[in-house]
Amino acid sequence: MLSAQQIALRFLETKLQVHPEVVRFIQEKDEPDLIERIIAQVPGDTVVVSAKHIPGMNATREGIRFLTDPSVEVISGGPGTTGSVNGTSDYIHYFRDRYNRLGNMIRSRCGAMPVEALTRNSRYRQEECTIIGMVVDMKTTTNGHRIAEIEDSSAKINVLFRKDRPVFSDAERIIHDEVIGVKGKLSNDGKLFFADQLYRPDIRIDNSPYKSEQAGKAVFISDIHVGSNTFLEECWNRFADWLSDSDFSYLLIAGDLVDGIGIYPGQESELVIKNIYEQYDAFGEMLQDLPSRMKIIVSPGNHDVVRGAEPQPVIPQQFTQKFPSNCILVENPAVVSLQGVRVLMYHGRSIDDMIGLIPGASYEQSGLMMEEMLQRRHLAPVYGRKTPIAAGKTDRLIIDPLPEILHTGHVHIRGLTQYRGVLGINAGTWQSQTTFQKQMNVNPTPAQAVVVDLQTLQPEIRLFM
Ligand code: D5M
Ligand code: FE
Ligand code: ZN
Repeated sequence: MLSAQQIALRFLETKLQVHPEVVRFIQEKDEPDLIERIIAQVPGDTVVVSAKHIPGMNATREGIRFLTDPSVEVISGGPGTTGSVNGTSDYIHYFRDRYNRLGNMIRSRCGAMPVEALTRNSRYRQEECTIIGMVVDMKTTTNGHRIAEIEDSSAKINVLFRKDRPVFSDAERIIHDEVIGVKGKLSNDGKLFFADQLYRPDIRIDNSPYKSEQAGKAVFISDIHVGSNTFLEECWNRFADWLSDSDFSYLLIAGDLVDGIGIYPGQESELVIKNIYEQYDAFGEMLQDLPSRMKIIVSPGNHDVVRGAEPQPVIPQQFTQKFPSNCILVENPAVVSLQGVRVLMYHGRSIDDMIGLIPGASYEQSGLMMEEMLQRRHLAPVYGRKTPIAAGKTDRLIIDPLPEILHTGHVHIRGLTQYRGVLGINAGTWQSQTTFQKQMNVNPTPAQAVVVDLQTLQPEIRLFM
């Protein structure tokens, strides 16, 4: 395998700089003539070779194709699919499913061997090889190196990421329970694995998103918090008027529809509607006032009435009596297709966990948090912290199929990102700062909506303050 330096030098010889993402892609592919093929086809005025210069001829949309539907198709997360958790055996199935599916995504890009085979057989010592495991523990040594304990279905092993190696910056972002691949060498005593390269299930660099053939626009929002005295009714009415004058076909709402009851300490004094049924009735009436030609897709969040453990079921019927018939209820998370453009809706509670664990992460940059999810192909990698996960037989929080759009909420601060062909959207909230958020130092960006043209996948921000 060529080193990053060798790759950068070859590009420099032809007066080109190269993006680290492309360097990594070339290393992973390990095809002898790949650099020359890339160089041969970059346009003459290129300064930095980036993902968009990678040969597009094999560009594919990851995952299964499906028939383009003129309107909405719920691909996963339709009513009644969350299932219940029956016992501890489901946790074993859950983690096995997570390891197998994410491990297979990594394995499709690099050959790997079981940890047990590696440590048992002394002929592998000092020979370069790759292993894939789930992160059990993560430590920093007294010298500042990082050690990840990883486990596959055969055994556990400690993996050392030296702070003076290029792989270290990737390793700093390793978090519990994610599935990673590492290429490197086993120590002479067979007890420690020295890592040179880290693989995540990540999106293929040449992923090219599907775009709708017909015209159509979708509007993305979340965190309405109806019932709270900080819900911005006037701004919402402006938004509703604007929608009435529009030709948009879809409105997607990613959770926290109402403020709920007893969600945070002292909430009662901040509620203008103190009855949960009345909160949903008020929300339903707001939806009735929107154009009936729009399809409105609604998923729950942690303030909603359903169980907090993810996947969260759809809002039950007794709360949705006032919802109009153009409303489609889905779970959290859910994948819906809008004219063939796949949207993964996820409220985003796991962002609370990731912010605490990933160096440099903050609520102001939810776009980066969505990238972290996509790189790990998982909506809530860390198990057992703030994000409750209902461990079913399969891991519904794995990002598969890969969507064109990842739609999150929860943080109440707008964030947008474009990562390897996937558009990440967090539209913020319709609630001004609560006393609790003030204590938590959360500074919301309320009353905004993100509009996406389904033919171009370009986002546009609208303000209603
Ligand atoms: O979350 C609204 C915002 O408040 C979001 O940015 C997360 C933050 N938040 C919510 N709960 C907590 C706790 N327990 N600690 C720190 N930050 C938190 P919402 O789900 O609308 O209440
Ligand atoms: Fe919220
Ligand atoms: Zn929330």
